[in-house]
Amino acid sequence: MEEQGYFFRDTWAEIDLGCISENISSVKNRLPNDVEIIAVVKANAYGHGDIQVSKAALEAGATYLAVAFMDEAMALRNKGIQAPILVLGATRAKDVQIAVEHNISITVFQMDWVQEAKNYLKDTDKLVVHIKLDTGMGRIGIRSKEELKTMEQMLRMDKRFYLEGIYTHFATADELDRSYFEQQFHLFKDMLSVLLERPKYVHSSNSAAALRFSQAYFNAVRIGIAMYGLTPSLEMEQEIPFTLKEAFTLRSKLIHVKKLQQGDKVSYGSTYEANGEEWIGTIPIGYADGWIRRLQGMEVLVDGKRVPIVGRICMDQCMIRLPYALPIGTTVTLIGIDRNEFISVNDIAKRLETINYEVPCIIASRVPRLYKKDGKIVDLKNYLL
Ligand code: PMH
Repeated sequence: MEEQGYFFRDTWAEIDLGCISENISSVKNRLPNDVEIIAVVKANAYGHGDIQVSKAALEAGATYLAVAFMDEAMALRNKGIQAPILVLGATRAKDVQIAVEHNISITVFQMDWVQEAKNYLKDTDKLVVHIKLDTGMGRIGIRSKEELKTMEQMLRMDKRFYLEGIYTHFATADELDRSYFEQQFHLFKDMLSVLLERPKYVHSSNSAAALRFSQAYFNAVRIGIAMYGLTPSLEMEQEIPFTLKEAFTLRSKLIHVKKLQQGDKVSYGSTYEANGEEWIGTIPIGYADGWIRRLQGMEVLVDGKRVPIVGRICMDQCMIRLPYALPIGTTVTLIGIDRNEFISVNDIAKRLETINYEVPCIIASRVPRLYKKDGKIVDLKNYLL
């Protein structure tokens, strides 16, 4: 237990920081030297751990970080990250002072917002902003050239703003059919043409676009899912130009093992009944950990073998059918490798009829994250700043 750090339960996620570094390096090797990597570490780095992933990504060559909300940017600043951070989502105008104080770049896309933000900026303030263009994602962003012109003028006329970047986001870069991507890409270029001056950063690509469309690099790419070693979509799996290394592993341990007789029942609702003599193990993970009830019947790995989760998944525990009696303390792998067997994040996503992005994100914060580098668990103390 020593190596597992400071927690008292037999369920944990292992995040391989070596994989994160390799994935960033693989992307970087494909990019021209003047294209920077913005590592997308929102949502606690897609559930992998914001500070550890940020450090690994920056060490591997990313130069900028991106998060969804100011709170996430603040969390990184409070943990000692000094690299530039861009908030991709909306920030309240009245919170701009916090962005200035902590040198956090924010996304702007409404005139009224800029007008309102002025009330909260002191003469000496410098607020770093990136303009967001909506070229077809239909989420946030400016949709017309006229608005963009006005927005640029408003920002450039007021010294308290520093227009550092302009960007857009693709809705279908991971789909084999490129037509909508092309449409967005051309609209983005067309909108850029009305600018008086190009800001320092022009960026449009997420992982899928960065791996497929060099024409859309501009001078920075925003890499999320690929950094975690996951494919942006199953349909573009064949188009990944290098091996992605999956960083997320989820493990537990047998905390109880028993022999059931024919007809004995398991878990709430008594939905599972032993078919004869069966060895049943209990593991301390349940739906409150994000291991949701829909995963009943999914396989896990124990002693290098695939075995099913049987009976309903409880809040904190679930049961698995063992191939034979196994000692308490035996490791159970829910996501990851055990000898010759592998359960990928994609396997869980398929079972849940969702996308791989969602899987590590829904593994609850009460599941401790351990960090591995070169096959060894990294001392947690080095990472808890
Ligand atoms: N840029 C923006 C604006 C994003 O919202 C995201 C991911 C990325 C870059 C990174 O994309 P990637 O992980 O595919 O590389 N955003 C989301 C989202 O809002 N829902 O799923 C992924």
